[in-house]
Amino acid sequence: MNRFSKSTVYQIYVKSFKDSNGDGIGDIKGITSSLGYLSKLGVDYLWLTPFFCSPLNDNGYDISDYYNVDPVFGTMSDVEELISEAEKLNIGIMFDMVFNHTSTSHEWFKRALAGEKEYMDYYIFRSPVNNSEPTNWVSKFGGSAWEYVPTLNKYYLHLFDVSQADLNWDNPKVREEMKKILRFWKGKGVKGFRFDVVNLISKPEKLENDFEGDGRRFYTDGPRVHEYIKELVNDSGIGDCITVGEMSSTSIDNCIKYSNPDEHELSMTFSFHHLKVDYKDGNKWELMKPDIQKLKSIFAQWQEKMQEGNGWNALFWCNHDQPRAVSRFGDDKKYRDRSAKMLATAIHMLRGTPYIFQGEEIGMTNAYFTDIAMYRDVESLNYYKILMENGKSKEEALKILSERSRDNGRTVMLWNDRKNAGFTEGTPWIDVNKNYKDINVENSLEDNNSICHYYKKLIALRKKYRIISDGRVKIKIDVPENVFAYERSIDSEKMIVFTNFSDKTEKLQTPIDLNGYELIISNTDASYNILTELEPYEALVYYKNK
Ligand code: TEU
Ligand code: CA
Repeated sequence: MNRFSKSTVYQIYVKSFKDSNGDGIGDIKGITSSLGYLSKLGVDYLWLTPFFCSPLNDNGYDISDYYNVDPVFGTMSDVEELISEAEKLNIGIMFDMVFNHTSTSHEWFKRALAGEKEYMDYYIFRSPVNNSEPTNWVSKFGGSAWEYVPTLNKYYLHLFDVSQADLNWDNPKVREEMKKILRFWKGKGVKGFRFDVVNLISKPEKLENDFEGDGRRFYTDGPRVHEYIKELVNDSGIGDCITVGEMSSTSIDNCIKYSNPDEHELSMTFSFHHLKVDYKDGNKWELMKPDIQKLKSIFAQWQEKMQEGNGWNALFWCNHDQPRAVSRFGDDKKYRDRSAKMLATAIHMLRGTPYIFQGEEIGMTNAYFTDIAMYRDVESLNYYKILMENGKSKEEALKILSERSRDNGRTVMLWNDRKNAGFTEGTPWIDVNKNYKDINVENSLEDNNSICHYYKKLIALRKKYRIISDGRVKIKIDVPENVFAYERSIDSEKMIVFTNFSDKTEKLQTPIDLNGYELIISNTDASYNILTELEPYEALVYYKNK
């Protein structure tokens, strides 16, 4: 049992959600003005991506002041207003805490650069080894993970962009600073926290070269990570909040520890293995069609093993770092409507807490950018260069970005069919999807059969049926390759979920007798007594009690 099993979280990428003052950038007031829509959708929590003071090199994941709102996004009173208005609608606000690193514009880092010992110890500085980087570790955004500071004759570690310096969590003062930040925001009425790459905070005492990989095996789920998370959550008094950790390249065993209530760490974890099934040889920058077999086996393992260990998964396809699911695992043309609903069904009926990323609920697609000048993301711009240095042509590099860039998930929310899709009166910071005349919130709300209404129904079903929120899960294995199916059960209740991941009709090896079952949601008009095959991208959820 998990305290948040009946909840659904909606993720807002602040910069792209709604602009209230015409500067082309989404802001806090824009969110407050959209609360009516989110409340009708039925979501319980809003996770806001970082809006704290930041040079915005990584769109806010590079924080220079954790206690203040970046003027581009609004003011402290805007945030207070959002929290209290949301509360009136029974919606809790979750903040995004980037505690693995700060911006190099943060006061602490500036003082470290000035040579103040106390602040140098807030970060991970090392002397050169043989006149070169202390280790061969690679940054997740490309290039070395170390940056040289000539005035100090030392390197600092940055697992992400060079403007994001990793904090030294072995320093108790750093840990105290983080707790103080949490107490401050909890005091403002914040109901939950998402912790950015929190499984990377504990680095080993001795840093060594990695001759097998990029260094991640040394610092992922690092030596003292569980201890530090416990301390952070319990000392800061946020134990009653909803908390979710973003776990990069993690393992099931660690995620059980992070999320089992007995451990007093976090409410749940994000893991990413299911979103690497279209990486060729594990490389995000090599294109491949999604391997559905692999996807199914990853879901099976994460569902069943987390259940065994009483851990809890955050369920998701999309976020601000991922391409749009309907373009990636579905068909964003002919079957856009049906495949978007199928994908939603596939994860919302699982054991865990579902997350919806803005625009997913109206079936937003990838950006289909054609020119490098259209991209904004620091990772995409870095890799465009790296891909060409590694011999790809300009066309090949653009093709890869068009499928893999994080900007696919970062184009603005499509509200209506008017200027800039209703996102801004000014010039949007990133190009608006060209398909906004068709795909937008206004259209979705008018059509009772829309993807949006389907999400609304899924959210409501989770509240209505305890088999969805609290039942046991078992993945069905006797189904065709492209069909993902599972059973849920609790006491005398039973539920079966079928989802077809292909654009073809899929014949079942053995027909399934559904007499006595009730169809509680589906994305087609069909209903079966004996199920023999599934239509393209079909999703069916059957329920019975006794
Ligand atoms: O993401 C961490 C992360 O692992 C991904 O960014 C991943 O490395 C990337 O997609 C490479 O393919 C979090 C945030 O969600 C992301 O937006 C930030 O850029 C990153 O941390 C640094 O704070
Ligand atoms: Ca604005």
